[in-house]
Amino acid sequence: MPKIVNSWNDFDPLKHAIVGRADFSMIPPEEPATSEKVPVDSEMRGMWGPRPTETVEKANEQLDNYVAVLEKHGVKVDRPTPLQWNQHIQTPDFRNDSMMTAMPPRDILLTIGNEIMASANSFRCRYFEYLAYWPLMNEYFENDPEFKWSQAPRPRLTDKSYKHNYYDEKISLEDRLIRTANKDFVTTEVEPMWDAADVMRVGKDLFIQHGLTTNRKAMEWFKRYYPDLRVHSVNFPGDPYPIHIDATFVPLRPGLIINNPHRPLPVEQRAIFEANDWQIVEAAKPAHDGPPPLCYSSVWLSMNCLVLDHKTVVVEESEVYQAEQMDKLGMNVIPVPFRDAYPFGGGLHCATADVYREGGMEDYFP
Ligand code: ABU
Repeated sequence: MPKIVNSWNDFDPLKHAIVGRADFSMIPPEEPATSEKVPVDSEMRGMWGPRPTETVEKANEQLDNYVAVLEKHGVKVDRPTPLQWNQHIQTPDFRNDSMMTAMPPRDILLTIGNEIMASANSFRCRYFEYLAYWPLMNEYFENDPEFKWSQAPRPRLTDKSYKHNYYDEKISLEDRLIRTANKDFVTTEVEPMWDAADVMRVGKDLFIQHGLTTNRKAMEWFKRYYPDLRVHSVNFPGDPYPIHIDATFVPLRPGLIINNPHRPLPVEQRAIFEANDWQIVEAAKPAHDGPPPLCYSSVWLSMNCLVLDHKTVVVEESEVYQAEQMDKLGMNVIPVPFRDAYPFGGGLHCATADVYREGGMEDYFP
């Protein structure tokens, strides 16, 4: 039987991926971990309910087009099976009035080698999102005898998992930055919590962002679960809303990373890259002054690109400065329109999860 699942990084030749779907997407009700992520001046504060139908249709159109582009470039694409997200959920520990979406898969699924693991997300509204991917996991399981289908320990997400009153409407941007610098985030340390999009995979090394969606205990859990890998906790003190590493620190090929200039990697954490002759280049400025309507993410989705191989990258069509920079860095750029999908949880990298990339577990930082 063929090997279906294999991926050790975000830059080796991509042959098989999952791309999300926007159907039935919700703006979830406020809960302890989500309040912190919504900027004070966002039109989304206090709002919840089904996303407008026309926005879902437009997002799906761009997602379908993205799939067609990937297929044209030799990538097999699978799609999740969305649930009706507009229903309340309950566990012994909490109740939430709705779920969220089957976008983006990158937050939920972490592929390391022949294993795809569902994450331990801190948002209650995302507790059952993994179910949208279970039919695919089952298919890979039945057809690839080496595939390891796994699930991280499920957090209980009781009230003890969050710092209550952490969010304060009056908090200034400066205060937020002080909190980020002090590594003071909304989650507590009672249990490991992490989003898969906080994990940057570079062969034997995992660089994991400690922020609003991934806590310290998750780092310890990763170290014990993957004893053969090296786990590095990284912070980006310039980010007032630190969530997900893939609009902050993005590898393009072995030896080259683009770094958000507003969120530079601290000097002491750069050492491992510099000692191994990796170049960290400031990413180009975004082409837009603000995100599209009803979007949680920042303008830095400009750098949330999908690398197809060491010379080819997919960049959002209107992000002309980012595309120009990629070109100068020696990449062939495939432009794809995707801004209508941004409100559903992110950009081109977010909207995918790796199933198969060529290559094995290299040691890039010996
Ligand atoms: N999911 C990536 C979002 C990162 C950002 O808002 O900058």
